[in-house]
Amino acid sequence: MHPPSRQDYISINFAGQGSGSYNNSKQWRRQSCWRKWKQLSRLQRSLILILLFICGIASYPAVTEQLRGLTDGDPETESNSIFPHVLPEAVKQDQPPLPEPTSQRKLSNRRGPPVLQNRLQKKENASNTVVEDKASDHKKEGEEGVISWRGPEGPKDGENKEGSPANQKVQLSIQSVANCREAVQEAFRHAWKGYKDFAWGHDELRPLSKSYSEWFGLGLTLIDSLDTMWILGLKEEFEEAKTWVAAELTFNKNVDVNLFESTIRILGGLLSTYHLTGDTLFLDKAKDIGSRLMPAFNTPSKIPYSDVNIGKGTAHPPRWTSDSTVAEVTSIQLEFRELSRLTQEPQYQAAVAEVMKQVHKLDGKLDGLVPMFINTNNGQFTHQGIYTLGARADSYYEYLLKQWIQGGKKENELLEDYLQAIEGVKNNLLQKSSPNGLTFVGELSHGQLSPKMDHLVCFLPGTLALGAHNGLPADHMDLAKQLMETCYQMYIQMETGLSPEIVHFNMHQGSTRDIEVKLADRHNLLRPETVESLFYLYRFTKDQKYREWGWKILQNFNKYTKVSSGGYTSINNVRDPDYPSPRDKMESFFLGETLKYLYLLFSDDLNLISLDQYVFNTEAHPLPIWPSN
Ligand code: DMJ
Repeated sequence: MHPPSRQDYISINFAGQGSGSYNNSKQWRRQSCWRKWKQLSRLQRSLILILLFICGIASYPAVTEQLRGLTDGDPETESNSIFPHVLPEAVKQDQPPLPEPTSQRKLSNRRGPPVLQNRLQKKENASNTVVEDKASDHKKEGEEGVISWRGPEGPKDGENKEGSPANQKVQLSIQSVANCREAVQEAFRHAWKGYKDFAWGHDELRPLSKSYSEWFGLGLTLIDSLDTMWILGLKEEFEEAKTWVAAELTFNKNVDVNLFESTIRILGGLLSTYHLTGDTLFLDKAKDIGSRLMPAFNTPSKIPYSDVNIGKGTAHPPRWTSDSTVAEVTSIQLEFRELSRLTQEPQYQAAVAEVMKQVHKLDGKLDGLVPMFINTNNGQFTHQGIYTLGARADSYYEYLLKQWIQGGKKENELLEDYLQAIEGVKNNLLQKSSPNGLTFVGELSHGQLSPKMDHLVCFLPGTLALGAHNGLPADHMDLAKQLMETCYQMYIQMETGLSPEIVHFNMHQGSTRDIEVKLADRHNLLRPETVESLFYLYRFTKDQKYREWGWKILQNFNKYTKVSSGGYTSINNVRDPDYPSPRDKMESFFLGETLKYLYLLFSDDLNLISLDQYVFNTEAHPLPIWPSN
């Protein structure tokens, strides 16, 4: 504080004089009103008081709403959606609430006159642009198709229609859960319509350009979707697809396919459809593709090559390396083991078991965590020192647990490796974000932790929960719940309510937000991992919030990725609700996995793919747990 200067003193005196004359005139007006009031009769005065009282009550909105019966509960939940926005415990306790996506907040929730509301809205929009992003960056991509793209402005499926799930009560009644299932069926039908109209028999739909793309040229989306249609009860669609498989699907083609991708999507899809339907058409096709993939294992080390020509029977690594990806060579086991069991031909199981045996013994792991590459000549890990639960390593961990479950929990090496790896995650990769303490799994690069987490890592809560359900330590379930919260926050903190491909967490004290997204990582490919984990978490805990979260995610897929002429599209920018920048591609896993897990999340019947009878492969194709002898 500095002492008052001469200038300060004079200005205060001057202001006092001015306000004095204003007060005099106000006082005069007050006195004259009072004289007039005194001149009125008692009856006149009472009438005026009653009128003023009635006007006062009627102009108070909350009271009138109550009188008109418009609200009957918590205004927060009533005015948002059928489900409240649930925050992690840490956030609820002593932190200001994390921001909901702007698009999901409603102005009607706000207090104050419309002008102020507008200003609040503008300010919010401005702060949203603080993200490292310019909407125009990507406007050129897919521009042609945008004409047919309904985009965020269009009717919001499942949101505003009368009687739709969004209009149901917060409490999930049996009826509203049935509506959620219907909404998933509707989403599937819409996706299928696009595929049928513009991409039938091809690998992937390009919904904006109303065309298709080929990867292997094997009808990938159709095969990946078969068991989903069966599970969703879409019989007509299933029969049409089956007719195509019977008449058109041939693997006798001079084409290079990726061993991992064709195993999890095609072999896995056919095996699972065979189990669900009992139709040997699918088993025959599974045998055909399985045997055509076997040349991949003809390597000096028996660690398979990444690519196989299924027509010529030759295999090779990618052009630039003799390495394969660790996740790819260790996430084909469920399928080949099952093929051996069904055909009574041991070579499939023997080939994939050899890979597991070698990886089990290899040096170069860190507390059970594996590097991302393995050499097909010498069978050793390469590019050592980087450890992640994301791309290139993710499903190695998933398949350790799932093979152990598939085989009746007898293969101890698999269990040991899994338990050790989870300890490795806890000791080396697990961290908390700032300011809200979200638990996340980072990456380790030569001893240095990077707070980077792929959306792919969101398979982990589900896998941890599955392990705990099968008798593994209870603290795995605690960790599953914490990570589930984090994965949900990766959606709900984005302006579209959809997760980006990769996030970075803040770890510094004083950070204002937990999650940052780099420019190159803002895309969403309609991936399944978070809804997959929600399904497991709901099955094992019966906590309704997991259904509520899944419902919200489905709504956001409908809002930002649905294409009016049919299909859904990947988007480039989850941070721009006005222009998420469609990519013009519907990945096969959206139908194979994302919609299947959403449907199962809303299915009460435990017999609809019981987790004590089936184990899902990494592409969401359920395979039976082997009966114990
Ligand atoms: C799918 O093909 C599988 O889930 C795989 O394990 C990971 N990538 C996609 C889905 O994101």
